[in-house]
Amino acid sequence: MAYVNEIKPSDITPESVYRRRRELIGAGLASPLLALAGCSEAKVPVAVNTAKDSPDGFKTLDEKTRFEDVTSYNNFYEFGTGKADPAKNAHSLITDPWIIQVSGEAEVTGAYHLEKFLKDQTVQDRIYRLRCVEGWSMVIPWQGVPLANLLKRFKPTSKAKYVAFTSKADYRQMPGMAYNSIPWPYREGLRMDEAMHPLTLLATGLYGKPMPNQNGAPIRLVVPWKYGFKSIKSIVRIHFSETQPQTSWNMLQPDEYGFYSNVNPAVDHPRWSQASERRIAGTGSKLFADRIATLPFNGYATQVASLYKGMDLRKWF
Ligand SMILES: Nc1nc2c(c(=O)[nH]1)N[C@H]1C(S)=C(S)[C@@H](COP(=O)(O)O)O[C@H]1N2
Ligand SMILES: [Mo]
Repeated sequence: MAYVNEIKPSDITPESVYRRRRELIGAGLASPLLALAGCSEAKVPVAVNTAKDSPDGFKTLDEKTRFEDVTSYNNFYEFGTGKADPAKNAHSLITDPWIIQVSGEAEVTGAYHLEKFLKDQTVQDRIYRLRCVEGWSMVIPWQGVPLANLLKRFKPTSKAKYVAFTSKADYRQMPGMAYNSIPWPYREGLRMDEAMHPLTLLATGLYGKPMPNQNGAPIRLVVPWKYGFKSIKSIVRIHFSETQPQTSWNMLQPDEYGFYSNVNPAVDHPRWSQASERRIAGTGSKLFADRIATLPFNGYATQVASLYKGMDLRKWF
C-alpha cells in the first residue's frame, strides 16, 4: 500500500484525531467536553482551500487522487472496517448478473438487469471532490449517469418526496458483514430535489475503468456536497417514498449522523471537527496533503445551497 511507510491510516482515525486534539488542549483543561467543542482548532495550521471547479461543478480542477489510492484506501464496511480491507476482500463480490429493484411511489416499478436499467443512458465524465466525515477527502474522475435522468423514467408520483437506496447484503460474498458494524443492509436516502440535482451521479466507473469492487461495483451513488457515507455503494434497490427513509448511520448514531449530512465546516460532528480536511492527492511520496479548510457544501455551495434555503443547517445536520 502506498501509505504504509508514510502516514498510517490509523493516524487519522476518528479516535486519534480526537486524542490529538485533546493533547493540543493540554492537561490544564480538565473537561473533555472542551475538546468536543472544537476549541483546539485554531492551533492546527490550516491552509486556504483553493478548490476550483467548472461553473456547473461537474469538473474540479483540483489535483486528482491517484488511481492506486482511490482503489486501496476505502470505506466499504461490508468488506471490513479497515481502509485496506475492501481492496483485499471485495473480489468475492459477484457483480454480474446484477439486478436493481425499483419500487414505491412511481408509475413504473420492477426488477431490472443492470444493462436494461442503464439502457439508452449517456455516460458522462465528472471530476468530484468527496469528503469523508473522518476528515480526509479525495478527488476522483468518475463515469456515470445523472441520477435524475434515470429516475425520470420511472415516473415518480407526486407522493414521492424521498428516494431510498439499499446496498447489496450477502453474508457469503461480503465477509465484513459478520462484524455487524452497522445495521445491514447499508441504506441511504435523499430528498427528491437532492436526488434530481444535476450534480448527483450514479457512477459506473472511475478513471475510465469499470467500477472497482472496492469502490462500489457495479453501480454506486456519488453526492459530492454531502459526507462520503451518503454515497452508497453496490446499489440493489431504489425506493420512492413519501416519508423520510431510514439511513444506516443515523440508525446507529442519530446524534452523530443526520439525514442531510451536508458538508458543513461550521457544524462539528460530536466527536471530531469538520472545519478542515486533508486531501489524498499527493503526487509525491505522501498520501495525505497538508491540512486545508473545509468549504461549505464541500465547495459546491453555488450549485446546491438554494436547496436548503430557510433551513437551519445546525438542526438539519
Ligand atoms: N454500502 C456501503 N456504501 C458506502 C460505505 C459502506 O461502508 N458501505 N461507506 C461510505 C463511506 S463512509 C465513504 S467515505 C465512501 C467511500 O467511497 P470510496 O471508498 O469509493 O472512496 O463510501 C460510502 N459508501
Ligand atoms: Mo466516510
